[in-house]
Amino acid sequence: MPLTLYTFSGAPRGWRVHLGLVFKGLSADVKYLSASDKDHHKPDFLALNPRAKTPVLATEQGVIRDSIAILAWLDRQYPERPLFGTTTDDAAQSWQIVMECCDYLRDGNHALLSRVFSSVDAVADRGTPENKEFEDAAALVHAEFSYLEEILADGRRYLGGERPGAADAVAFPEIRLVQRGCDTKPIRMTALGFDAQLSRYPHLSDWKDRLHGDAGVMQTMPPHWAA
Ligand SMILES: N[C@@H](CCC(=O)N[C@@H](CS)C(=O)NCC(=O)O)C(=O)O
Repeated sequence: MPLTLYTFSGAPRGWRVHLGLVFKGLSADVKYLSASDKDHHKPDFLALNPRAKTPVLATEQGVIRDSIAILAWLDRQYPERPLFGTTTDDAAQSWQIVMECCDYLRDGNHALLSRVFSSVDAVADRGTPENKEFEDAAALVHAEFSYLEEILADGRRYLGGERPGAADAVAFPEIRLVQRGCDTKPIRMTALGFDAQLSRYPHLSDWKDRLHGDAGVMQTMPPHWAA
């Protein structure tokens, strides 16, 4: 059955859905919109989502918007390889991590990375209001990285358990975006306590590398990063 995913290259919420498809072994036609050309405000896309937001998944049954709604739909529509676990406890655990990543890690990353990506790669003077904004945002992200590190420290391979699931699909783009910040703005990110190897978070680093080792996951990497 044909599935079409509309997203932006590197947008974390569309990336979640792309990963969810990969984890379930499903293929989809992925259409990358151009944010700079405001494709999401053009009539063709507004007909799919009047809110002018990605991701959107077009299916034979209709159109679904919102990343988490799409992951939930995929899990019901294609029960093989469940994204939200098989037991009641697994489901609760998966949903809890998913929603906490949406509520806290996403906000922290937005606060941090919107500043980092648009800044020059230098360390702001200590004690300046600008530096405090960076440090406050970094503290939010460190708190959420510590939370995920603790979950993974019990030896589980994935946040979803033995197989990657929705929690991994939501967390991976956030961790990769921080790594991207380290790759592109190393001076700033090092000063904020982050490095590309995620040295402060060894379990999170191993988990990220494990997912990186999956060819399907590699296909979800933002195309514009290869440019
Ligand atoms: N709750 C929605 C949020 C969707 C959302 O904010 N998407 C961002 C990309 S990650 C977007 O489309 N931004 C474009 C804009 O706000 O102009 C979801 O999880 O899908």
